[in-house]
Amino acid sequence: PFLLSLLAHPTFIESKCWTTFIDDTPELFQLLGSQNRAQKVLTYLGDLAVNGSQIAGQIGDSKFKGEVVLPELKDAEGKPLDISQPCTEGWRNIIVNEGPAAFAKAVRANKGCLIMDTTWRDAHQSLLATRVRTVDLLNIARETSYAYKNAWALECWGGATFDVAMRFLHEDPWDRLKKMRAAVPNIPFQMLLRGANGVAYSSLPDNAITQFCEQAKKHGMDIFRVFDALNDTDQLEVGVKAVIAAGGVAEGTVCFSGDMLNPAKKYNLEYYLKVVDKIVAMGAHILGIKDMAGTLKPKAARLLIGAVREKYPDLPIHVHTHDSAGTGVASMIACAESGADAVDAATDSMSGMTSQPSVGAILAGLQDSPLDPGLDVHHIRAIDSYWAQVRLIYSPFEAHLTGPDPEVYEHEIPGGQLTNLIFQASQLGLGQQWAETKKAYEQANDLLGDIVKVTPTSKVVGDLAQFMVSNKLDEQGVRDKAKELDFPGSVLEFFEGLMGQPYGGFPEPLRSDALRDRRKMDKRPGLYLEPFDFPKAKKELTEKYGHITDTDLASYAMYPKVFEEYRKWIEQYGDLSVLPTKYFLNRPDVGEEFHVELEKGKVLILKLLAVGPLSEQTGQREVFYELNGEMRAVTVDDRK
Ligand code: BTN
Ligand code: 3PY
Ligand code: ZN
Repeated sequence: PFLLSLLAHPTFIESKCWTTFIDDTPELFQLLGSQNRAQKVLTYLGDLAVNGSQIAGQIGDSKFKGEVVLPELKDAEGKPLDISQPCTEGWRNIIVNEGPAAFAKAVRANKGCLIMDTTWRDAHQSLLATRVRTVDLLNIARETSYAYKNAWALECWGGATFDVAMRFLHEDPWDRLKKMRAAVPNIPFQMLLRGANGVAYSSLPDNAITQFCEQAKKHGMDIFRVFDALNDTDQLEVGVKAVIAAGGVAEGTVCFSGDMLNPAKKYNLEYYLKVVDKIVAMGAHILGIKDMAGTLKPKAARLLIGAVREKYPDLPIHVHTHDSAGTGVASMIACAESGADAVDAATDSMSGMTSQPSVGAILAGLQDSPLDPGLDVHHIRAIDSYWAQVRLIYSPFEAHLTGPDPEVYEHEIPGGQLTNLIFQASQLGLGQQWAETKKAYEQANDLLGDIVKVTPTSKVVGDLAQFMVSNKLDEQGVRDKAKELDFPGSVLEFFEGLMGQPYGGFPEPLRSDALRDRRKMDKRPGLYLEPFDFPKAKKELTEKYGHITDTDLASYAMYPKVFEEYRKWIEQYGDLSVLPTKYFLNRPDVGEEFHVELEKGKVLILKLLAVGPLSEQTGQREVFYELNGEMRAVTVDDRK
């Protein structure tokens, strides 16, 4: 192909400047580059045609086969809105021009209760195993910049999206951030940061958290919701300080657990107010209240928000919940009425159950009141018509929940984890064991001392619960045999103190029985860790992969193995974030034509022609595609 394009080039034909022509004509190499990329796309598509989707697994094809129709936003007179450029109006202007403190002041002064839309992060984390790809966010980004221009923020990054992007979607999370930012310049972006764990599952050296926040801020992140899974404020402070140093808006967050209204429960109003005092003392700009399991009932919401509002009249309060029990809308309205400045919601068709409550329902609940969030309900619905279609493309990742689960008040499983556990149980054919797992989860939580449960401590409880079910152990059984049991790794890490210190201390004698001669830490783990050696990592990675950026280093510091696997995958298959999701997850029908735009103006027109027979000698098949009118064959290992 290189030679062909050389021969076809007008300069070459006119036989001018023979000697320098190849050096002076970089398009030839770009063309070669895109030929290479095309070959890599074909390698992926060939594999997909033979082996099916690795990420969707054996679950089956998407339910959605057609073309996604984009909504048209209309102005008040019903004329199409001009969206030829991204919207420029929004709360982000205050953050960019005046800084985090001015933003905090402005949102306190605002009469309405603002909405943060979680569709781009927590909603799909909680409903679709975090699998929504960058291309599906970008396709609706321009419209979203208009429809949500008065929103507090779009939650669009962090939490599990970072790891899943690299591990399963083979995408660079930083690339996602940069592209979203370019498409939506006006609405603040919010991310979820797991305190001293960054976006990983256990503590990292402090300098890795600082570097991560610097890079995130630099590439467009505005508001950082920082939490610690045990509400250990020493751990939390690492994240809050890193965000402040990076110039971001620090939303220091207290995780809500259990039932504040029940006097027998461990976490009461007094407890929460003490954590809030510490968060305020750290200098957080915003207070986050994170109800990850959805157990904050409306009455408790009034009590908690009311008390914080009274004690801290100038402190912006932002509340997060999950609708697992079905009370999300009622609770968020109670929060708004008790003085919260912002609450979280998801687009209607990606809301409810383990996700956030529906934005449409919350808007209806606050309509014609001084708390109206200021979003245009017609525009919000137009955006939702997009997501209603896109959700179907991701149907292989559905947990098939059919209704709310008020049992969440007992088991307290966080929204994101609930769907994951159901999904695992169903994949193992353990539908029956699901009820048992929920009960075991409750008992495991009691065994561990009734801890706050959210990533990563929710995994500790979940692992112990599954361990109890598979070993047919009840609570007493675990206590009795604790000196001999081979506990899951996460449980031992928790007992060692690697996730911080739980309120009220570790349960004894279980901790000592389980740990035996392992270490016990009584201070935050970061104090025991050597700083991350960025220059050394840069040198090593550059030798392996060529060019390495600061964001690559940030990914590597969080997930060394996942980052390297991602880079190897990219060497083999290229950057497939441009491939429409329908063709990323499903094999096309024979004869079906589809397009992939590698970059502006470089479109591949593809058609699957045939999948060849299995070669007994090699275990391979040839797959035939038509690429821009020419037949191309790729040889694929049949792994089935
Ligand atoms: C591996 O993970 O060991 C190999 C990666 C192979 C990935 C192929 S590419 C096409 C097909 N679709 C997927 O999602 N994965 C496989
Ligand atoms: C995460 O840490 O990913 C969460 O969403 C916690 O709720
Ligand atoms: Zn959440």
